[in-house]
Amino acid sequence: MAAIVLDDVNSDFDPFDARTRIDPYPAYARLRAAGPVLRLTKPGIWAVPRCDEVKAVFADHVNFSNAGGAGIANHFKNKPWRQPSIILEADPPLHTRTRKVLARIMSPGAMRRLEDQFKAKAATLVDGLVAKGSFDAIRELAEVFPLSVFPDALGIDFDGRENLLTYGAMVFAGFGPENDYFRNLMARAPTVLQWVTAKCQREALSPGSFGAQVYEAADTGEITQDEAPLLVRSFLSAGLDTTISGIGMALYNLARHPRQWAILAADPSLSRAAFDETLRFDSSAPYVFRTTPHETEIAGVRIGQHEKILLLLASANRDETRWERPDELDITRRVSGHLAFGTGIHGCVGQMVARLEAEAVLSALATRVASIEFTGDVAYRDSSGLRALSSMPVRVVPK
Ligand code: OVV
Repeated sequence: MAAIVLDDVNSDFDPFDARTRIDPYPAYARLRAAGPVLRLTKPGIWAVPRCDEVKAVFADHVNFSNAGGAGIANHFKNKPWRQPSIILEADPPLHTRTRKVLARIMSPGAMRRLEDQFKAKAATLVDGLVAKGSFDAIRELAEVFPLSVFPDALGIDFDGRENLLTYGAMVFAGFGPENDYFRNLMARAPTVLQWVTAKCQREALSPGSFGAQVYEAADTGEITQDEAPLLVRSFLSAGLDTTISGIGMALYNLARHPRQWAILAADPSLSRAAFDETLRFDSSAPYVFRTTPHETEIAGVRIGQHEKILLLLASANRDETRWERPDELDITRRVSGHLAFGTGIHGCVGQMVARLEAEAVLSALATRVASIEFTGDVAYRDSSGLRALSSMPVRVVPK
């Protein structure tokens, strides 16, 4: 296929503009209509808004590298602000080795061992909130629950847990262009990074935990001793802010679709599917980047060497050629195959932990609560890497 001339593919859409944060979906629809790959002139990157091409890029780690950075920063050209992740910001063969370790640690069997504990914690937390009646669903639920189960599973103690939220926020804000939100977080970097480094050491991790199992893989020679703390760091980077934002957006979207909440309340066993549908409908990790190690093409459009490609997962999840009624939240639809966790060799390795956490929260709530009413406006976080609320005041009506 002949290459499209550049003028046909230029777009002035800025995916990081705070003004499109509340509702980016009309802009995504325009991008999908405009073409399979667009040049976003403002940030100077390429964007892929449709499902088929997003999947094609995900399937091709030779032409679309992660070693060049999974955020907007170009590791082929500039030194990144932190030492690159040895799983996310790595290509095969390094990635193959580290991925295998984390995939085993977060296996289905490991999930079964965590399930009762997660469900019990969610039940206690939600009982307290239902008794209160009114609460902030982000500050008192979406942020509290993952913090009450994940550090334990990882194997770190609870001191300085606020650093965990700050570090996650730093990592994801660092995936977008540098802004005041990122700079303000980075002002706390010296303390936070020192704390993170300490928590990644063997001595900081309790026996049997996810973290301790990374060191076991180093002891058997699967990874090197030097790689162990860096691989533990991936849990701290990717394991908390993601589930907090995903659970928060799930609660928000279910609350603003009362009929969907009623379906869930009538059958809480739909909780896991409901979580996936909210991720499809309003993805909390709305995009991820790849970088071209050499010249290549997408859908016949030539892409130069060392270019950044923005994969618009949240747009692909609304692609009208892939989904029926894409703009409708429908927790009873067959939602498998959405791209909110990515797919392919870098598809989210922790997605079963995320689903377990979300299912625990949603089913605890759906078992007890007939409806959720907003008592004030929601507020969004300023992060350019994650789609997340900072506040959602609600009142719940018990069954
Ligand atoms: C998927 C993800 C997000 C953020 C950080 C990392 C991974 C990491 O491995 O550091």
